[in-house]
Amino acid sequence: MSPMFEYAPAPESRAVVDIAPSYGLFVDGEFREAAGGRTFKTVSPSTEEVLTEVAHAGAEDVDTAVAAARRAFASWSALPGAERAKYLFRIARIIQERSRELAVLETLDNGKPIRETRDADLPLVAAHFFYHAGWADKLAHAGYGPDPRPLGVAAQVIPWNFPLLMLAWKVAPALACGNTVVLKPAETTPLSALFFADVCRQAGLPKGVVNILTGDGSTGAALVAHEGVDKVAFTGSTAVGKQIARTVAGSSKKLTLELGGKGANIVFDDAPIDQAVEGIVNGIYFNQGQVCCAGSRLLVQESVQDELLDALRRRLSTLRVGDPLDKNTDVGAINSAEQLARITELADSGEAEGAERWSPACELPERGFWFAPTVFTGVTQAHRIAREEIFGPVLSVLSFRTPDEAVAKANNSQYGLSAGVWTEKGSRILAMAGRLRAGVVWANTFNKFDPTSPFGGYKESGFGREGGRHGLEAYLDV
Ligand code: TAP
Repeated sequence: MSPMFEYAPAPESRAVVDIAPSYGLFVDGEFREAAGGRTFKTVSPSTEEVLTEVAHAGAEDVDTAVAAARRAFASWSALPGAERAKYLFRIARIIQERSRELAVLETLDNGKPIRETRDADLPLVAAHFFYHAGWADKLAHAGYGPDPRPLGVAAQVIPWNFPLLMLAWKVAPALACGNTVVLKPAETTPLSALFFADVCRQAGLPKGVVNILTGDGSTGAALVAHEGVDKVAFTGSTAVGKQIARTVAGSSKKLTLELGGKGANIVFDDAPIDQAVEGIVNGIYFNQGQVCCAGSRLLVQESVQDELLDALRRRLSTLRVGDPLDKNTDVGAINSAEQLARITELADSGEAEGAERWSPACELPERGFWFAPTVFTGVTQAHRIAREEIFGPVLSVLSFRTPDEAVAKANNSQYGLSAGVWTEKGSRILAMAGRLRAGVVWANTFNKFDPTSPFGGYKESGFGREGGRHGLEAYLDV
């Protein structure tokens, strides 16, 4: 099976990267077919074109990959931190050098606009490796004692919304702390993880330190249940997260879960309206709203509601929806037919329950999975669109009169991942941040990420933190 993605020099289009007709699993430093010979196809969500065929890992492959990671752990964990750091720096630099290829590949496989993969995903991925390279030889100063130990083999299961970035969030801290990894990317977005395997080879990473098993939920389930695994890290739906928590319960495996969200973006009457509109758009239409920390609920102070909604509708009418490889595109395709069906069902429930639906006039391509940016007004807290994670470009607007009411409504959720506060008053920002039950509170901005800053949730949004010094704890025996 051909493992390579070839560089094809060309203008920014799909021709930048040559995708081979098939790819194997990456185990013990080499690409190989699945033991059972099974494969699956991955399609481009914006065209429904089959991109390539990928090996489907079964239980036997999980055994082989975990054994490879176990063998590699002995020498990888014994390397001085400064030596592990060199590999992480090398990986970060190769990602920067190959970021055009990776951005196009991610956009093809995921459907998100190239402007986002190029300007957000890829720089953040490289930054995450650079940041953790810096930690590898300073773990004794991370506040977890003089000689913190790695855990062993980490099983990592990631979703499709930020395929390579979620890989970076998982792999970089694990490796910096001296663990080895078996990672399962989502079924609909396996390609950037396989490209990353190639990056590991290029960086000369010792074999078995990173293993990539492509497959579906059954592959993920077999991996997290495997007795040779010491650590489980999962990002995805709350339903699967709960299942994994049950699997891991009673074992000695350390677990971190990063699950769903229903973020409140709270706009006070003294906020600069144009800036807030940009933040709302970025909060819910970035990555087609398929973001766990999306600002999917807009809470706006009653006195500025009409003005804000007028400005928001005007702004949404300028968004370009369509070909994600076009640099001018703002909103790309939904990742899969299944996700499109979920979004459609929930949006329809909003209308059925009496909320008012609005979308700008926009022509959606005929092929592929598309959903127009949508705003619901007249939403009450009882509506499903105010309570359930839609994971799509759908904004639910509620209003409030007082800060107390805003806090009560924002916290009235099973989730507690993110929130945004828009106001000119610094004291109000601090007061609100202290009262909001959300792992991340942005002030006069939204969806800003930084590897130095710990990210994670309260309540059913999961537990454990990723990023920053706190994120190291998930990969150390402290
Ligand atoms: P999940 O099913 O949770 O998928 C996440 C990852 O877990 C994928 O790699 C998936 O594999 C794997 N997986 C599925 N079942 C598993 C099991 N029983 N044991 C171990 N791993 C398993 O998410 P989804 O179906 O893609 O999306 C469903 C909903 O989840 C979305 O509508 C959204 O609300 C939410 N979601 C949240 C996030 C974040 S960042 N919080 C990200 C994605 C989705 P396959 O994909 O290959 O089946």
